[in-house]
Amino acid sequence: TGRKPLVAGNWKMNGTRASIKVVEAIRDGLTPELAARVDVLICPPATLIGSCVAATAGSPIAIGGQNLHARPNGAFTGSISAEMLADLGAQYVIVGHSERRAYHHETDDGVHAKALGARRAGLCGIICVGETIEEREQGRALDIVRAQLAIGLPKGATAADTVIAYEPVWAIGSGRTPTPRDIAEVHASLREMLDKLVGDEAHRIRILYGGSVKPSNARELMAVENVDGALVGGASLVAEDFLGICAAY
Ligand code: G2H
Repeated sequence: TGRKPLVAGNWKMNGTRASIKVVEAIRDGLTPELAARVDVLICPPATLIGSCVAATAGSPIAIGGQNLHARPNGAFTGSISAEMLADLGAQYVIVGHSERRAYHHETDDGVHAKALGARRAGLCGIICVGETIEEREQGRALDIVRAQLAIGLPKGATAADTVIAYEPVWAIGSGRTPTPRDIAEVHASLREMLDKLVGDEAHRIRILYGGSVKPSNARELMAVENVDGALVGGASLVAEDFLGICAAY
């Protein structure tokens, strides 16, 4: 496909300074051969970005944020801008994760503004889309994720500034995963939508799968057509498991 896969760890609200040893173990376990086949990214809590960047300096591992404020600066107490993440050495930022949508009322328009903010600061935005179980049961999964993509994606998005992650809400942290056929259907549909939105660039933009990815299912999930890597939550907190998922490539 010409798309280098990306395995991204999302630590969510987990980790203290002691967790730097997890990043060090991933760094030490990532062989040059594996790093040549797959891009590796870890998104720790913002408090740890600086030390994770320091711990991975000179290694192929990239560090990213889990969220950002759309504006570059200002009176937004408690918020962090893309510029601030970039200043720490972050290269990516997750945008519109379903937990942000569910617990912080993020909308597709908000996701769009944040994705623009990421691009402004030179970060690659990982735009998350995904349907709830009710939406899937109603047969609306494709409509939902296509609309989330159409609204969220900035005009002129490129593979350098954008990654898409499909995360069915019902598969997140639940141990349940869609079948490879279901995933293939959604990813093909997202690719087709990308083609409508950005033309040829659609074939260079990576589409990750996320939701209960672990070493035991990574090979099967990553082999699905149009799946260009994984967004990994729980299993990214254990170096051995995260490396096991990278080794699916
Ligand atoms: C989905 C995923 C990572 P988990 O949220 O973003 O988490 O792998 O724990 O299901």
